Amino acid sequence: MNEPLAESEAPQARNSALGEDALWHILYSLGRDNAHPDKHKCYWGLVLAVRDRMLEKWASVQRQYYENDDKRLYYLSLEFLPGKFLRENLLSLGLESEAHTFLRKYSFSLDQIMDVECEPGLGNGGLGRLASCYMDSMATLGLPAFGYGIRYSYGLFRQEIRNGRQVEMPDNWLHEGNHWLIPRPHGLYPIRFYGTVHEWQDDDGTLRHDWRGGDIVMAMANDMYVPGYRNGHVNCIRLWEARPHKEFVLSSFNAGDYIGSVQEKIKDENISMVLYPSDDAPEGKTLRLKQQYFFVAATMRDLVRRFKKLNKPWDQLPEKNVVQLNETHPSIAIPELMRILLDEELICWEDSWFICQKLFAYTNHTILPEALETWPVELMERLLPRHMQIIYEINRRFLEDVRLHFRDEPDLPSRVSLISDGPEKVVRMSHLAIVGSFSINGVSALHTQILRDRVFHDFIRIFPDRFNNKTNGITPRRWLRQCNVSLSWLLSEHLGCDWVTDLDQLERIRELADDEEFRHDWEQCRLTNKKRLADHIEKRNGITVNPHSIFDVQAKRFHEYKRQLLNVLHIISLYNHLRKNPEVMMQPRTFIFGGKAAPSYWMAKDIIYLINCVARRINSDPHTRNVLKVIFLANYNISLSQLLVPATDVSEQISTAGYEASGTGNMKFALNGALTIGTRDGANIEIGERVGQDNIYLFGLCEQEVLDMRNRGYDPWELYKNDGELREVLDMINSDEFTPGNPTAFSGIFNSLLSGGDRFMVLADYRAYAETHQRIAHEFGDRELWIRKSILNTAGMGFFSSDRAVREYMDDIWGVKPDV
Ligand code: Z15
Repeated sequence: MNEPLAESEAPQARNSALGEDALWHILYSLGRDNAHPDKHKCYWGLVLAVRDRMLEKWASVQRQYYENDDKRLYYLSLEFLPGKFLRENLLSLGLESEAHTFLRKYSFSLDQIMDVECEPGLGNGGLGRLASCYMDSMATLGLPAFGYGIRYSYGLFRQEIRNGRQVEMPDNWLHEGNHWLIPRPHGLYPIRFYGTVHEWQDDDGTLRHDWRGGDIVMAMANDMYVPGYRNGHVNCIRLWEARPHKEFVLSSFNAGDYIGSVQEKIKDENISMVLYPSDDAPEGKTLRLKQQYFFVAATMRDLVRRFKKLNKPWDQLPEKNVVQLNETHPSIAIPELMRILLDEELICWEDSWFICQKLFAYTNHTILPEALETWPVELMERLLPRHMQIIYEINRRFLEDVRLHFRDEPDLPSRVSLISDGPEKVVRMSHLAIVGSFSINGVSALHTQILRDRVFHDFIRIFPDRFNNKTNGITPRRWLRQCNVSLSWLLSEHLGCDWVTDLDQLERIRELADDEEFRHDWEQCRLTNKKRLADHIEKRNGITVNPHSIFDVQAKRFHEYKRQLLNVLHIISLYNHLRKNPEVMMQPRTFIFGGKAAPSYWMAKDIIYLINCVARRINSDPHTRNVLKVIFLANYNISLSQLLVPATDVSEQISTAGYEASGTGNMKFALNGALTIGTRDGANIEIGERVGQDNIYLFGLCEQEVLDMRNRGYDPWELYKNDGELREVLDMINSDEFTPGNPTAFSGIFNSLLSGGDRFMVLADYRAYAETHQRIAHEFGDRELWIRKSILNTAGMGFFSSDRAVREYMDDIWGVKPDV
């Protein structure tokens, strides 16, 4: 059903050659001379030619969904991080060689052409990238699935490093237009904010509600297409854009102020203007809640519109549809559907609620208390008055039930209430999502266990059957086949091409770990990738790195729980060791960092500054230069990740145990043959089980030990006193060692680790971390041993394919079937 086709057999939508179509488009769609197309023209011409082929398939697939009366999946996410499209789409559609033929005529390589493409940064990190991996797998499995999100005008900021500090620059990704995105200016939906709720009685005397007045903003669809891997299937991600209400009347009391009234309306476009740049810590701004409701309301309109075309009774809505909520961000969908059913379709409460609870499923991605989303009741009452009423009623009925079933636990209702009483009443969005969904899942075995034991412990007893685990996965198309061409060739040479859609096939290279020639080829592939990264570093940072050194990479958002600090502390101590023992032989190491900090997260930004100051100092020291380099790569994004991942020897996954829900970077590195140094956190544990404990470096406190230690009363000053090496490092940070003339530059960091109590147990794990690194350096020197371990990592990573993850969602939660 899903056999990958050889390129020549791949379904061809158009008869003419891709290159001819590209030339045609340069003239007739772009309106530019196509006689001697430059890089830009070739790129955009190709995009349009590829798009034609996708659109034909998409149209026939949509038709098929109707004809086969398929159950549809709606994947709602405030973030998507698809990465660059052209290479991926060529690969999926089997058009790579045709594209090469076209480009060769004009002496361009696909790499050069890809420089023209900008990357849509419509997400912050793991959560957004996961959504994109899942969209890829859904298309490849042939699922009737629809992605929904926002078409932000500005994606995540571009990061520049100036004088060692992060500077945020706007990401105006649409400034040249973007033909991967098709705007649909017809059939816009009106979305209401504010206003008032009116009561009326229907013919049976039932009390009804009607939300009126307020402001109307229009939602316009922009569609992005996702082709499956060589299966002729194409799905769509619909991104909503805010537009001013088209029939706005320049209000009479504003008469005379024409410009002022127009400006007032233009403000409505703010809603889809910019992505909120914090990962894992909501900002609680009105505009953010507006974004959430805006995209959810438009999406539910689409769902209801399509369902009505089927002419089926309402109780069949959940038989024909399922809505997956990516985090609580879209959970306002639950009261929105209630509002549509109650107020517009005039269905009774019981039936409406029954439908809702069978439609929605919720994925939780974090247990960080500060990341659990809440909204002030006062704000919600103003912005979405009808939804607030509905939430109160959901809560009233829910708590009544709880009181009935748990009579001897008088505290339980207030703990599980959707509304928390504090100094300020807030709606707990996770409680809303739990009560309104038939499935609640965590994203790794440990994370789901923590949800059960701690975070949602009360709810487990109330809804024991709703909770389940779906360990995250990544798409092997982008994260191996595309980003690691040399290794992909080697794999296909030995395994055939099926591994691209059947990643468990990688198991079959296990026996080749004993084959010396294979190990040699493996090492050559890795070296090619490392040299490519070394060239990039030379170009970007002006620093020469040794491709034979250990490439040790920590690339992810900056957050205290991810503990980039632990990594730097260790680097400084290595540096001290080298300076004190100039004659010592040390395995050359290159430490590479990448990642953005939320613009308002001062501690994270200080950590970036510290890394850059330490890098400047170490890289310019002639005594250590040949064995130790520290590189900070600016503006970490999907494209940069695709360069880093295949060139990494050691992958840093060192979050405080219990805090990283899953991690997905960990999977990308290990799939490409990196060895992981990591804590027993998130999916690291499962990676260890699959690749074998001998082939992963797990260290430090486990989740239970973190809890125990904290309960016993952990004192970081004790470690400071007792560990001389660590103390020296900390004292350096607390002096002007890395910032000459400014001894307090890092006192915030120093204090967070000591007087502040070291919330993330950095010092507690320091010794174990340093010792593990020592082992790694030693084992890296044994080339046979290391390459063997590298091969066994790739061999064991099949489980972490997003195809596996999506299949689990499909079977256990969604109940949708492939339609290919
Ligand atoms: C985000 O990127 C993640 C969780 C969140 O709650 C938010 Cl708001 C953003 C990440 C987790 O930190 C990471 O561990 C996980 O792998 C990823 O989501 C995908 O599940």
